[in-house]
Amino acid sequence: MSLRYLTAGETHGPQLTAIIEGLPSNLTLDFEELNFQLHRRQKGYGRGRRMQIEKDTANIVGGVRHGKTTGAPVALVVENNDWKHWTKIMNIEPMEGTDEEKRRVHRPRPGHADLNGGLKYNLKDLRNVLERSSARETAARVACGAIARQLLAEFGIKVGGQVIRIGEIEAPANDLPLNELIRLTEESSVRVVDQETEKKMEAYIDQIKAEGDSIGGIVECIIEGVPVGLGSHVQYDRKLDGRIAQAVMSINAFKGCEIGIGFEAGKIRGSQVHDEILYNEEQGYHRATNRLGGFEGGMTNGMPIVVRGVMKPIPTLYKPLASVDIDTKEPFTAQVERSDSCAVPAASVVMEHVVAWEVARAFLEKFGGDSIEEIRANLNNYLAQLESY
Ligand code: EPS
Repeated sequence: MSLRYLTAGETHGPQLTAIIEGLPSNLTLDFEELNFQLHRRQKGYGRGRRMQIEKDTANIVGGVRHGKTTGAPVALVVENNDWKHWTKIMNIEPMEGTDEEKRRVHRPRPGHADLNGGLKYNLKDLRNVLERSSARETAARVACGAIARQLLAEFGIKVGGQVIRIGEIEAPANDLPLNELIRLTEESSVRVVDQETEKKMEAYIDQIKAEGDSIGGIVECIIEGVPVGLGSHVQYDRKLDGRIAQAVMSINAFKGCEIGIGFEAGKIRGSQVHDEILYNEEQGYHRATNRLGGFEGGMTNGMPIVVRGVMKPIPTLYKPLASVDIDTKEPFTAQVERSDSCAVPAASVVMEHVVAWEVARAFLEKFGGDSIEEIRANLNNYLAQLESY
């Protein structure tokens, strides 16, 4: 059984719910670490007022006993504190009342799912679309990814990330060991290593906010310790780089994904792109460079996985954009709503978790067993095979 999860829940409903299936038994879960990852997603310079209301924690309600997974589906919930302000509006019971009382939305916001979702699902209250399309759902995805991350950690695989760009401000490249990168970005309000860049990004976000606008950026995820051969060249839907790209593109507001040097590879020669193969007794097969971001032929090559994603600016603006009322078909300019002016640091955390999930899924496909012990034996067997290759 392949590792999978589903989430349910609305941004102003009572809670987000996730069910994970396919986890092995005997994985020791660190609940503090799980909640730490949820906390990381809530931080970041440029977040709006909603994050002052929420204090996300994952409450596990199935599949775990005495600190360990049992092999049964793991169910978890993340409560929405804001729900208490929305109990009537989001009630599942039929409700009489005016549009105002129901907070009915009939003015689709450009850049959101509102209009397409309303047309597709034949919903005349666009709240039914926006409640689910909200990036609040990424809290549930991070909770699932945080469990995948603990599974990977069990086998020495480590996940980190950083913000590469916010609008016009780019962070200088660094070549830090992953642990150091994780430590430094954790101290930063915008998840960069360089403090000068952090100051510039904060000032830039302030300026964007003062102008009633929003800003996007580029984030990077790095995964180290991945063995050679996750994913496969033999079928399109087994190529792990392709699956990672799908996962990254599925994050709210993401418009692009690249692996390694990515789009840069279209500008330079083959001799400048490919990572030469080296061999010595101590390291076995290895590479001096990692321009292909840990992938050849849809399979991991033993180098760190390096993935970047680009997030568009959040479309809820204080500066109004033109749209059309679905009742009157008349143009209107959007009213002001609370919003994040920049959620790029949070998106960096989300990306770490969706990428970690895909790597964990491929890891279990290759070494799958019903318990951690069985997986470890399968992995060790494979590593011995690589040794003698
Ligand atoms: C979001 C809009 C804002 C964000 C929300 C995503 O929420 P609200 O509509 O309640 O002001 O705060 O993000 C989260 C709640 C979160 O946990 O990340 C949207 O429209 O996508």
